[in-house]
Amino acid sequence: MSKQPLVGILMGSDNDYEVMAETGKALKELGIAFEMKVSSAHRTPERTAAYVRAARGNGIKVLIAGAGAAAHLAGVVAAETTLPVIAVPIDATSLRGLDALLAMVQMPAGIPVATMAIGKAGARNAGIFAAQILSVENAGVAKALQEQRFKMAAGVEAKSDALQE
Ligand code: RP5
Repeated sequence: MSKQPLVGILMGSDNDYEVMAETGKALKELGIAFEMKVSSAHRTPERTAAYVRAARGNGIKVLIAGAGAAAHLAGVVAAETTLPVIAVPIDATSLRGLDALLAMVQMPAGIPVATMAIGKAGARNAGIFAAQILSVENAGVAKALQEQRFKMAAGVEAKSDALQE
């Protein structure tokens, strides 16, 4: 794994970590270096903007934003960069993350964020989707993704075979 982080993961609160750790795990499995920061769009707006503005120059190629109650984080991140931004809605409110999902997926035309499913599945897919973006230019990542697909298929077949025993 190269040491240069290619993916920047932001989350609005350390309380989002349990979910966003799944993104980190997915990237690690695929051998992709990343960095992870807690940075809030409303509690630390300057820190968030400064990180995102510097990201491309620092070698980051994809940004991932996870947030619950403050789902505007993904839109704020996207506003500050033309790098691809992936959003992970987190179940952090009495609306169980549906509020975050709708806020993230309904970005007005012009500033897109690629919105994943609510919670851990979305967080894992954010890592895999970031890898897929990187795989366009990076043959090593493309190979790692292909191997992961083979393993997934083999796992399904093994489970199916086990049912017959
Ligand atoms: C957002 O509000 C965070 O993204 C988190 O999901 C939610 C709650 O944050 P805390 O008040 O628990 O720090 O800012």
